[in-house]
Amino acid sequence: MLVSGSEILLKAHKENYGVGAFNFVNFEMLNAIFCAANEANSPIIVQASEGAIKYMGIDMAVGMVKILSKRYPHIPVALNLDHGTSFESCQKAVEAGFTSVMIDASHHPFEENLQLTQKVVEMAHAKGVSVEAELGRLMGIEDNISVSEKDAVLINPDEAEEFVSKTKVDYLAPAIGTSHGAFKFKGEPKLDFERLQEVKRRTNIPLVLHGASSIPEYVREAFLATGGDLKGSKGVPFDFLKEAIKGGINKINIDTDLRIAFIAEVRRVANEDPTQFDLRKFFAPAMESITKVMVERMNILGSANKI
Ligand code: TD3
Ligand code: ZN
Repeated sequence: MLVSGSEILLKAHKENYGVGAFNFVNFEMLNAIFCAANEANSPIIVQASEGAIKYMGIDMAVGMVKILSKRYPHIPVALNLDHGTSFESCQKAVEAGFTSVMIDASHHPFEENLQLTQKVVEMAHAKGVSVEAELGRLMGIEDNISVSEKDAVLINPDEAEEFVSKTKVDYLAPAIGTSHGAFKFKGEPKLDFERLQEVKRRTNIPLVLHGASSIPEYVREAFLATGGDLKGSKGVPFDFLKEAIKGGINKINIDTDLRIAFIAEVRRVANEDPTQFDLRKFFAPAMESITKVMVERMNILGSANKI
């Protein structure tokens, strides 16, 4: 059933587990996400970026989610706009049927971020739609980063408290050292868990981990085995995800892992049979592969069997 983001995340916040927020750009990814949720008995958040919406068409993005949520009526699912860049973009998503929107004004000065988020919250809440915002800048923490540099990039707990109480935002993404894509850490993986706990204590709302792909060894191997290149790639280890959930993270954004696992399968089929051109022969195993990755992740996050 299609529900608001808060309906899913407030339960996760109370019971202390994480829910995967998986990005999709086509039917295959979306279908695989629902299959995984069905297999693991897990609530899900599915999300589309502005780029993905442009690619699919907003009516198609919402339409596919509505059809699949009817096919699996027992699965609680929220549809989130990922990294919305403007009030207009969030408004369009709300009007089209999204049940959650992220307004990402984290690169603007604090006061501007606060005012824009406030405006989006007012518009979205009037329609029963939940809102996510971000504080700090998404960047990896390097080994030699100084304390003042850290403070400039990562979330400031004082600001987080003021931001949440003034905007009434439903969930907040604190920058604690992750980054998007396959190359998250130069040296050893590092996240600022103390800062996370402080933000949770001061805000007491669901928190969001962006850039949460793990690039597990078997996913990397499958990509490399078919001739892919992922030199220097590093994700967030599973233990870090568990630690982050203990520290108050409830929404875990995952895209890169699905892209890598999907393309590894497409390339494998292409390599194994150069005469093949039936699309289903590529996409069926690719869907199966990312379903497996997601079922495993739902177990790690603790959302499995929470329906
Ligand atoms: O917001 N997203 C998804 C879009 C980022 C492009 O990959 C995330 O936070 C997911 O991050 P990750 O770790 O999968 O790149
Ligand atoms: Zn993100």
